[in-house]
Amino acid sequence: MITLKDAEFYKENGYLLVKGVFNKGEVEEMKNAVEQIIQRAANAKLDRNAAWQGEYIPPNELKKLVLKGFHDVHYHDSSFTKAVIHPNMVSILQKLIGPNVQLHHSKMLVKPPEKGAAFPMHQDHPYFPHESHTMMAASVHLDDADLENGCLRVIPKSHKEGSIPHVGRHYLNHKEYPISIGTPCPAEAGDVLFFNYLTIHGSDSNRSDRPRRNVLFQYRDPDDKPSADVHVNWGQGLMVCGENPTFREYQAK
Ligand SMILES: O=C(O)CCC(=O)C(=O)O
Repeated sequence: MITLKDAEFYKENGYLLVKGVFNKGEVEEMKNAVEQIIQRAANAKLDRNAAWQGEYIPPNELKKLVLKGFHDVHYHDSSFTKAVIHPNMVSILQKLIGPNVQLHHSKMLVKPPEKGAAFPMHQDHPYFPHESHTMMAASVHLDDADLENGCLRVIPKSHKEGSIPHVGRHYLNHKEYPISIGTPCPAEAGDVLFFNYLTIHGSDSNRSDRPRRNVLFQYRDPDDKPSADVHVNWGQGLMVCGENPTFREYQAK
């Protein structure tokens, strides 16, 4: 699915957009699953707003913004389990991470039309730091995403700066790192944006009349150990390809 040159681009820039990883039918199946998760959460009165809080947006604007976000989506619906280990994903991950790849967690990020929440610029590293920094996100686009509906933005090569202090482990100083400085990564449904957990990224709010639905799978080399005991959850540890040489040394609690 990707060439050696693409893998070099990822290594150099800290991100890579791969077109057409999932076909229309697979995207449709995941979109339906996302809607059902939202519906079931609403029925169970668990449909909370997951929009990031903070002073990166004026409070009167922030209170109008909504994010439908749930973790461990592969335990909600098998369409995501299939996506996590999809042959196209495996082929890409083997080139970006190596022969052994493990799932760390999965989640969905749904920005509803007209009021979908923004993500201030941040690295994912503070949320789940690891020793060798193999950790990466694969953000699967279920809708076409552009500047209007809040597509992802990245700062190319920022992964080379290492870990940068965040406001309370949450996001970077928004005056120094406004969302507008990120390079927009417009994508079509079925495309996947891969980015390292040290790559600074974020996205604007959704001001369009279209939803922006993504599911995100976080992967690592199983040999890459957590350097702090944070973000250990029950969705963790599935082998996506290869073997787990450290199974006896480290198991999620
Ligand atoms: O999907 C997005 O726009 C950003 C998601 C993100 O940055 C995160 O979950 O860490």
